[in-house]
Formats: sequence, structure tokens, C-alpha cells
Amino acid sequence: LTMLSYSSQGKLVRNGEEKKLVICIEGNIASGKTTCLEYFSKTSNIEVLTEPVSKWRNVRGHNPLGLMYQDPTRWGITLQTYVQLTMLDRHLSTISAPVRMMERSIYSAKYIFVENLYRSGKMPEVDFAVLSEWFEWITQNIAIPVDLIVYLQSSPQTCHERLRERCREEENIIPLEYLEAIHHLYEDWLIKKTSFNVPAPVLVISADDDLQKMLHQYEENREKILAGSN
Ligand code: DCP
Repeated sequence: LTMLSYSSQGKLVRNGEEKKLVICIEGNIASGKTTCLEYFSKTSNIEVLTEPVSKWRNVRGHNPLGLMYQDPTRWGITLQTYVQLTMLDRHLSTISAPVRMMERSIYSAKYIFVENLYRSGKMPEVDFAVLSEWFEWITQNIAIPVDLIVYLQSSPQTCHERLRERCREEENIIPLEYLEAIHHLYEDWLIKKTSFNVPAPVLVISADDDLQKMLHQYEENREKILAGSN
């Protein structure tokens, strides 16, 4: 049963979920978000939602992620419309533990990926306008609670190496310049805070180290993260 009510800002709220702690893990492609989420998923009382990338690779037998990398001008809006829907669905799903951790957010989908397609000249202005109208309607009318953003700050070079090691088929054409563009958009958004609204406090974790050191950093930051503070 879903209970709908209105928050103090007049936005629609489901099940009074604003009382639970919601932490979004943000960072470049292959910055290690999944490893971070896996680490915390071993802790009780935390619900971990990984990114719905399997859906983006298969919607009713189609692969919008693959299509987007092959021809971003034609398929960028197709992928990003679907990403926006799947992210909204994640944000609004019932939280099953006192703390929720999720990979990325509807915010980075728009402020980083849609923005990058548009700025690099790969998304037609009309597609960008339609996506922006959808995004603004959603964020103005539906409460999307986020309490903390954990930013895994990595160098584009490191991500490029990790991408090559991982060999996800759709991604083998991603050049270093693409990761650099995503990196700069993230830095402007979450570090310089000069581009778009930052919906929650930001905790920065440097993510260029090897796995063992990364796990150690997560251990060190565990209490801060679970208290929802930066
Ligand atoms: N992607 C996209 N547009 C978005 C979100 C993601 O084009 N709005 C693409 C980028 C990647 C793929 O989807 O090719 C998955 O991206 P993530 O970086 O979110 O997931 P990873 O598995 O790469 O994260 P990590 O390696 O940090 O765990």
C-alpha cells in the first residue's frame, strides 16, 4: 500500500520516507561505485540499490545503452529518457532499512550525462529541451530526498584503465576525452559548486587507489557516511 502526502515544500511524498537516510554514491564511469556499494551492503541495516544498468542494456529486447554509444545524436534522448524513468523509480521505491545507499541519482543523470551530450554537440537542442522539461517537472513536483552525496573523486586516466580491464562490450569505444568531460562536469557540480543545485552535503573520497586502500578508506569513513554527514 502506498501512502501519498505532501511535504512542507508542497511536494508529493510517498510513505513519509523523508525520515530515512538516503545516500547517493556519485562518480565517473568505472570510478568504483559498485565496489563501494558492495562493501556497505555487508553491513546490516543498510539497503543497497545498484544502478539499473541491466535495464538500460535490455528494455523489451532493445539495448539503448549500446545504441547511445554507437550514435549519441540519434539515441541519446532514448537512453536518457529511460535512465530518468529508472532513476525516478529507484528514488520513489519503498525504503526497506534505516539507511539507503544508491548508485548515482536522477540529478547526475541530468546534470552530468544529459548536459555532456548537449554541450558536446551530440544532442539536438529540442531533445535537450524536452528532457529538461521532464526533469524540471519531476523535481518541482515530487520530493526526491537525498541526505548525503558521497563523491568518489578519481582521475579520468584511472577510470580509463579500469574501463579497459572491465571490458563491458558497449563501453569499449569510450575515449579518454569522454571521461575527462564527465570528470569536469562532476567537479563543477560537486566541488566548485558553480553549475547546478547540489541537493545534499558532499563527502569526497579519493578513488584512485587500489582496491585494498579503497576498502580501508570506506572503513575510515564508515561512521561519517552512516551519520549522513560530510
Ligand atoms: N550512463 C549514461 N548515462 C547515464 C548514466 C550512465 O550513459 N545517465 C552510462 C555510462 C556507463 C554505464 O551507463 O557506460 C554505466 O555507468 P556507471 O558509471 O554508472 O556504472 P559503472 O558500472 O561504470 O560504475 P562503477 O564502475 O563506478 O561501479
